[in-house]
Amino acid sequence: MPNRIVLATRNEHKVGELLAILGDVVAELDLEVVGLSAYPDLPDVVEDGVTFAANATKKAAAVADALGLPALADDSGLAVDVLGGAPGIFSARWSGRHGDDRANLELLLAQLADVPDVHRGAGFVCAAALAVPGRLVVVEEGHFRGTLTRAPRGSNGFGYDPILQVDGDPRTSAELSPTEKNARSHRGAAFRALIPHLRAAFGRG
Ligand code: ITT
Repeated sequence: MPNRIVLATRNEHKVGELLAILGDVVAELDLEVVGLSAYPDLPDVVEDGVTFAANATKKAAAVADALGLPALADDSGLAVDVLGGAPGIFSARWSGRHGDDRANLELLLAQLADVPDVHRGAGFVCAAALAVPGRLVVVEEGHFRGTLTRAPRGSNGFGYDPILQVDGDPRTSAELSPTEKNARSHRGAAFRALIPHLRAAFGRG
């Protein structure tokens, strides 16, 4: 029988990226990966931590304990240098409406309108957590640096992807292919770091 593991997120863009990032290890460990859409009655986890790691840990542990299954979660966001790391953990609700990607990035661009190019450094951050029932296994962090544009470009990805021009590349994160984004991204780095812990959790370490 396959080993069921739950992706503790309601963000379908994240589910798609995570399935691609975990790719080969799903077959290797005979995993049956399910999203929270398989558990519509499960209450939302309140993200009241003040760090990415605290929120990722809380999401993974709450879902693992509620379902009695291993769970993976991430908490992620955009940290802007000149804003001291904001929107940070508030990235999904920066404009006041949770998950309104367009409103969030437009508000951020307006707030930064007067900031010169040389001070527009920013980066995505992702904390990825693996929990088994009763126990947090591990949390790992990944980063994806770039410079904020003045207008959105590209239609791939989600969230703030259209306004982060990737370091060492003329393109924004939304102009990368999904494979290119996952190879360089904060989420790719954080979840690839979890793979040895997944092997250990499923007895193949
Ligand atoms: P879950 O909590 O259910 O996983 P969520 O969308 O609320 O879903 P977060 O609390 O981690 O997830 O907020 C992530 C926000 O950060 C997301 O809505 C985007 O605005 C931004 N973000 C994170 N990763 C991103 C990425 O790869 N590309 C663009 N924006 C990203």
